[in-house]
Amino acid sequence: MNGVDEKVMAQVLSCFSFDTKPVSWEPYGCGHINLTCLVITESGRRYIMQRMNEHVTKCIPDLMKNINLVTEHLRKKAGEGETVLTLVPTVSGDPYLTHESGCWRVYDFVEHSLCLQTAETVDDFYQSAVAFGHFEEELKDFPIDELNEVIPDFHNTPNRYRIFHEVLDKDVMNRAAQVKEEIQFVLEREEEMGTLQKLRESGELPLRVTHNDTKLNNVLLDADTRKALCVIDLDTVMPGLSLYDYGDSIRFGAATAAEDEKDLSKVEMDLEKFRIYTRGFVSACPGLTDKELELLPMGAKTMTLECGMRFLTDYLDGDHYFAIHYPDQNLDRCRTQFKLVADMEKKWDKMQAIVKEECGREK
Ligand code: ADP
Ligand code: GN1
Ligand code: MG
Repeated sequence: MNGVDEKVMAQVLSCFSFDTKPVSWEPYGCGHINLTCLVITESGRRYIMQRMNEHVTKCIPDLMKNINLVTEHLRKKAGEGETVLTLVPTVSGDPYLTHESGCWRVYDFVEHSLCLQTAETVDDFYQSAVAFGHFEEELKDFPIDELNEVIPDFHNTPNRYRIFHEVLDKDVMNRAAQVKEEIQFVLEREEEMGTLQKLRESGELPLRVTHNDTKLNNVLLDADTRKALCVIDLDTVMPGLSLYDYGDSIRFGAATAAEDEKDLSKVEMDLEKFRIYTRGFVSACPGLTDKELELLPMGAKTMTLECGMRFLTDYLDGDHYFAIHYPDQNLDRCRTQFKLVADMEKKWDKMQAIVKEECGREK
């Protein structure tokens, strides 16, 4: 299975407390980071089994501690019938398995759910906003000091710039000459893109428990009602800014095309989706400060540029971080992000007006 020997898979599977014997396993989903598979047991019950990416998260025990604490907190607060991601322990009762093939974990498969790569309706996107806003709201009384910063400086944009400069100077693949325009695009915005980090450091923006990877495909919707069921992919839950979560969702979900679309004429930031997401997020997370609300468009722009710069950095560095399925995929991904940023710059006044209107509705 995807580079994992069948004998190894059998060994790994035998270490988890499934309800009955696993009878099938296959690669699953569209994540860029973990190796994810769907496991089905004799009873027909389904599970998600993942080999965690140790290149991305250096300390798996800290990561799993975060996930345990956060899912337990959410479970305590969950209303009747509310879904919370549930870990399936190993046969020895541990939350994950350390094996020579890597570190593995298993979750109950959330049944009757949908995981979308693009919103099919505006309401799907609204529901994802409610899910992520609710997630942040439910965690506002979580003791933030207990959370490990599992990927330090994950959304520290100036630090992402520092790494970009380092990789650009080395240019190990000799690719810089072919992407001069993209490099220029990043450099021209360096100062402005430090805004959120400065305000985080000065304390003008509050630190919250945030998800930090709020793509639409990290939310599950109910397959029948299409209402938000739960947030998944908790690997990046850390102390952070609400603007990271809001901004990353806009980056991915308000785009009119896929993250790796080659035809850039198809890539825009859809203002209607921007409005709907803003409405959902702000209503599900009512405690946002005036400063946070004012900076929502800046959150969207910063997360989009940062992600494009990360794709470009990985492209220059030889594609070691994000899983790619064809040679120039990281470059295609980078170009869509910069097209989105350019489109946001064109629509800046409208974005600000929409935020004012939507936030005014809540007051
Ligand atoms: P990655 O970090 O690689 O994105 P995810 O944790 O997001 O990994 O999992 C990849 C995909 O697997 C998700 O986009 C979703 O389709 C599916 N998935 C993950 N966990 C569950 C779950 N508990 N129930 C149903 N589907 C899941
Ligand atoms: C990765 O794991 P996944 O595919 O949901 C990445 C995010 C990027 C995203 C871009 C831990 O998310 O930060 O925004 O790809 N996750 C990590 O699609 O780096
Ligand atoms: Mg994911």
